Amino acid sequence: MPLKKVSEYIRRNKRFLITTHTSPEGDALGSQLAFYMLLKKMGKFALMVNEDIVPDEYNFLPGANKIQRVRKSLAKFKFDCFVTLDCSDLKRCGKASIFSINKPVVNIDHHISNARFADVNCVDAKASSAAEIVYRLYKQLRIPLNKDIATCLYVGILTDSGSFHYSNTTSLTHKIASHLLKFGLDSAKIYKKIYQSIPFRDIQLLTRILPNLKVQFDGKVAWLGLEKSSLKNTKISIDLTEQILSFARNIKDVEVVVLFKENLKTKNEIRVNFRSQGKIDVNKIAGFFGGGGHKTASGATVKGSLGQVSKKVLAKIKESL
Ligand SMILES: [Mn+2]
Repeated sequence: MPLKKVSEYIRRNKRFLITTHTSPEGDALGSQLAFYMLLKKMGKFALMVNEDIVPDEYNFLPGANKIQRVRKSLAKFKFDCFVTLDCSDLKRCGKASIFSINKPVVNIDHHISNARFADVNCVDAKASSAAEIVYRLYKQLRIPLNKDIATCLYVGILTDSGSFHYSNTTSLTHKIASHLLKFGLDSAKIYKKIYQSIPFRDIQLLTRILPNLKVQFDGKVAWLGLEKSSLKNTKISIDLTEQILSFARNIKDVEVVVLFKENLKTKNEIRVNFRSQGKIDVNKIAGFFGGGGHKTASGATVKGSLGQVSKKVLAKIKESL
C-alpha cells in the first residue's frame, strides 16, 4: 500500500477537494474529517464536499459543520487534487464525483472490492477502517495528533469495527484505539452519542418492522424485506439498515443476515445489504449481483421486485452455505 506515494502527493499539491461515500457513517466522516485536519496542519487548502448531509448522531464530530453539500457554484473552486475516503469506487461518492473530472484522484480505502479507480490507490483491505489508514498517514508524515483528530479517528475505527467486536478487529486496532484514547477522549460519551440516542418514535418503527424477520436454511440465514410503503411519511433519524442488521446478527446459529429494501427513489430496484459472521464471504455474493464491500459486510443494488430479488439472492446464498 503506497502510503509514501500519498504522502508525496500531499506534499507536492496545495489545494484539495475531499469527499466520501453517499449516506456517510462513522468511518466515512471520521476519516474524511481527520484527513482534512491533516492537510490543514500541513498548511494546505482543503474543502470537504459530500452529496449527503451529516446524520444527526455524527454532528458532534469536530469540523462536521465545515462539510459542504455538492452544488454547482463549487465548480469555480480551483483545486489540484481530488481525494476520496472510504469509497470502493467513484460511483460511491455520488454527485461529488463530478469534481474528479480531469483531476488527479487519490483513493484512500479499505474495501476488499475496491476498484483501484484512482491515480494513487492507497487501499488496505486488512485495515479495520479508512480511519486506520489516515492514522498511519499521520505517522508517516510525522504530524502530531490532538484531541479533535483523535476523536474523528476513534469514531471511524469504533463504528467500522462494530465497537471492536467484528472479525476485522485486531491487536493493532486496539493499539491504535489505545493511543487515541490518551488524548482525553470520553469513550462512553462518544458511544452514547452514536448508538444510544435513538428517538422513541424510531424504536416504535423498528418494533413494527421486526416481526417480518425470517430465518431460513436451518436457521443459518436471517432476512427481512422492507417495502417502501412501510417507510412512507415516516421521519427516521437512525440508520435503519444498520439497526435491523445488527439486531438479526445476534440470533443464535445465524451465519448470514440480509436486508432487502425497496429503493425509495428508483422504481423496481432493491438495495440488498449483507452481513456475515465470518464463515461466508458476502463480498463474493454481493459481487455476483454487481455490488461489493467487505467479506463480512457488503451490499448490492439489484433490479427487480422485492419478491424476485429476494428469491434470487437467497438461492445464491444457499449455494455457499
Ligand atoms: Mn469504512
